[in-house]
Amino acid sequence: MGKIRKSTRTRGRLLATAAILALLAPLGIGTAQAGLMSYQDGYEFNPSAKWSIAGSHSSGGGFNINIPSSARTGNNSGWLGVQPGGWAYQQIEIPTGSVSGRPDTECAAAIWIKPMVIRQEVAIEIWDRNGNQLYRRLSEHAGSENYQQIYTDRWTLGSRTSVFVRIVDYGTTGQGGTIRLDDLVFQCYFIG
Ligand SMILES: [Ca+2]
Repeated sequence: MGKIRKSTRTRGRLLATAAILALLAPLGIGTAQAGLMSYQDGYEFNPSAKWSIAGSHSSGGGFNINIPSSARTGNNSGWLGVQPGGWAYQQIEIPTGSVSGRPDTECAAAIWIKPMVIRQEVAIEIWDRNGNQLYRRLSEHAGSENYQQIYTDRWTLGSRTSVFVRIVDYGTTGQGGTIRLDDLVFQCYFIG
């Protein structure tokens, strides 16, 4: 289930939450006072209403529901399957109105992926509602590996009241492939 938490706390309190730990380093939190908005989604509650899927060359994706062995945590996870020469993505829209409009608000996102069988090229991207790409990182991942986290550097939110986190699987050139997805974490941070 998507959850939004917004708070103003000391750094010590922030460190107490394991999910936040995942992004503290890229966010570079180092001040005594900070504001934080955190959103998480692990595909556990109605994922088809939150995640949209697209692809080319008959590529696409879906959800593994009530299959704990496929999930990183819980019972559910997502997946992307790419045909040779194609690509597929899942994306989710994150509401950011509670922290937008501040000049110093920066955000970062992370998700866990599991490449199946063969090497996969995977991108994590941030888009706004006007079709502007705010961030992109492309990385290669060996096949048949365990879940591993991919994440963005921090980027400036500006006045945007929502953004999209998009995970794109390109498969392996000429072969396609499949990844699983679970445990999105999204955070925005500002100096209080
Ligand atoms: Ca899950």
